[in-house]
Amino acid sequence: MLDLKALTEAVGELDEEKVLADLKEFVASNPTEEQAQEAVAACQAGMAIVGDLFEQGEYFVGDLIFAGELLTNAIEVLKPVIGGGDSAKKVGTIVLGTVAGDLHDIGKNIFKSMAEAAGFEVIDLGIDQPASAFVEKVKEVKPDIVGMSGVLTLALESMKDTVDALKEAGVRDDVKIIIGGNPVTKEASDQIGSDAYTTNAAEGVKICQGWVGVA
Ligand code: B12
Repeated sequence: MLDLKALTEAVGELDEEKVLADLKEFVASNPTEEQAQEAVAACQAGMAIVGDLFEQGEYFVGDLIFAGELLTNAIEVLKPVIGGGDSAKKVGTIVLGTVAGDLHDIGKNIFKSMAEAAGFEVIDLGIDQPASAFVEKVKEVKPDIVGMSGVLTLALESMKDTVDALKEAGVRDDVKIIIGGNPVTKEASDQIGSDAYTTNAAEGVKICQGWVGVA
């Protein structure tokens, strides 16, 4: 049994050796998708501890970088078990990206892996993407869904700019828009003009499945 609390603490303490060893043992025990998603949530909670310690001046930018690498490696271990589904059958298309000014991509990548496992084709624009990049890709591929990720407070502004740009280009009503990342809230989502928001990738996938009628 994976000790979720100990996992959160180990991520917070940047104890990569313990995190990876525990997760490898966990994956070998043939966990359910739900258990794997709990492990992702525990890692996410550990990253919140890292963020708090950074804010308190106990961790520095180097620690944030290390934390980012640690979590990327952790998710790599979990990948085979985070999200089942029949990935051979395409259920819809998502244009996804981290919005302008924001370089954080771990949460975006987790959502991408889970959405792909659920059968979505995900076109990943990458990080620090201006509104124009979303608009161009939406015009080009006509996706069902646009997913925007961001963890900086300033990302909320960029998300709003992106929705406004989609409106100006006349394509806003052709897509559903979901936003994700630590600072998103219902209030922010209402202001931004998105259709849904979440701080949980698994929940995000469920919302998208509902939109394309496979939930
Ligand atoms: C790791 C990290 C970094 C790494 C990122 C590495 C990478 N490749 O992403 C690096 C070192 C690059 C970094 C840099 C900086 N960071 Co930083 N970072 C973090 C940290 C510790 C963890 C972020 C993370 O990966 N969380 C874990 C993931 C899994 O969570 P998540 O992103 O929320 O994603 C989940 C859901 O939200 C959802 N999701 C995410 N996106 C999407 C999208 C869709 C469509 C859907 C459906 C779902 C979804 O799915 C995920 C899984 O459930 C956070 C602390 C925190 N509390 O978040 C600070 C934090 C975000 N960083 C912060 C800061 C200040 C910085 C820097 C300015 C530091 C500096 N002085 O240089 C720079 C800014 C760079 C920039 N312009 O973006 C602040 C932001 C403050 C603010 N309010 O804006 C935070 C909050 C730390 C803090 N408490 O002070 N950082």
